[in-house]
Amino acid sequence: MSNNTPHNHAHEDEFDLSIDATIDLGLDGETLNDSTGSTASPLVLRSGEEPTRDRIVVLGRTRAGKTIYLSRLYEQCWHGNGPLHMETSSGKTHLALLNAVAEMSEKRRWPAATEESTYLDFQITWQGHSFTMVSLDYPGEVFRKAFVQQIEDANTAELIDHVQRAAGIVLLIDPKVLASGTIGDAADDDYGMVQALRFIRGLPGGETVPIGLLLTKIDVNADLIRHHGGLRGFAVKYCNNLLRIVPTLTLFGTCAVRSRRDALGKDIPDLTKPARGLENPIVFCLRHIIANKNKARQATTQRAQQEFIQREIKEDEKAQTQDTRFWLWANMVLFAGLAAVGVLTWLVVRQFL
Ligand SMILES: Nc1nc2c(ncn2[C@@H]2O[C@H](COP(=O)(O)OP(=O)(O)OP(=O)(O)O)[C@@H](O)[C@H]2O)c(=O)[nH]1
Ligand SMILES: [Mg+2]
Repeated sequence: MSNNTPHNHAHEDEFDLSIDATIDLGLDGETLNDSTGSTASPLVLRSGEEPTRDRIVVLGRTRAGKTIYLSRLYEQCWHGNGPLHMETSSGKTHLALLNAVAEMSEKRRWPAATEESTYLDFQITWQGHSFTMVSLDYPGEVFRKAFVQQIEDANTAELIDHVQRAAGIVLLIDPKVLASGTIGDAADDDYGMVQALRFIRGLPGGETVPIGLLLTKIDVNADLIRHHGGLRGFAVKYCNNLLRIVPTLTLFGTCAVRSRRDALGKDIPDLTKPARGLENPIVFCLRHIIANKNKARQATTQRAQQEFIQREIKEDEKAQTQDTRFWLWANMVLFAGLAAVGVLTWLVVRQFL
């Protein structure tokens, strides 16, 4: 994109950043353990057992774009005919999500900052698989409190509990905050996200949870990302600490709602143009969740088979021992019988001698 594009906005088809790119820095497991082991997560594990993983969790600091991403994703998947379909089980949630999009489209108003945490639960259908996705639209401040300041209160406990149950994670980051935000703002996406990832990876079974990094607002950040060589180049420069925790981090870019300047120079939502890259991170999580489930099922079947074989071997051994004992006793009885007959015969014969 040329540098003289007004207000740094990308033209509709100029950015092709929704393509995911897996990053592998070539760090082996040991290096990773070394780098993560020395600084144990201050977040306390709520239990030592593997948690029930039933949700995809969307994590992001304040103004990362969580509300807009979730509502536009839902609107597209509800109305669209694409491979991913979403339906909420609550009419109230359905209306809230569609109203948020309608307000942007009709009133050209961005949604207000989220004030309190709201659970959004969806039934997702994809390639014949059904999956329940529970997401939490929470005020970004709660993220900072939980993972940067590590304050324990009802809100942070709820967020941490939510994260513990994640079967897949989508981290939302506004690239501009990392590249040119204040130290405090960038700390949410850098230090805060590192703590969140370390916490997730440290949970029992947490090493297999798929984690996607979604760079948001690509319509206004396309130049910045291109300047650093695309999604991969940007992540290597600004997300190296996240990559240390998750060396194979899959990257995505999205533009949920484009913005444009109105006559007064104010940024307003523009829904006349299509969204980009909304579904990719969800499909990525679903693919891994299904693969993880299949692996777990295979492991269970294998374990059951091994247990069955072990049981059979034990029963065989038991039956063999019983057989051996029987023949031992039978032989002893036979010998005793023969001996008794011999003695009797000898006694009888001796009478006649
Ligand atoms: N250009 C552009 N701007 C966006 C996009 N998504 C979000 N924004 C801008 O980012 C702001 C914050 O988006 P939200 O979705 O409300 O962010 P949030 O993460 O829910 O923020 P909190 O509720 O405060 O935690 C919006 O008011 C928009 O100005 C996008 O796809 N493109
Ligand atoms: Mg919000």
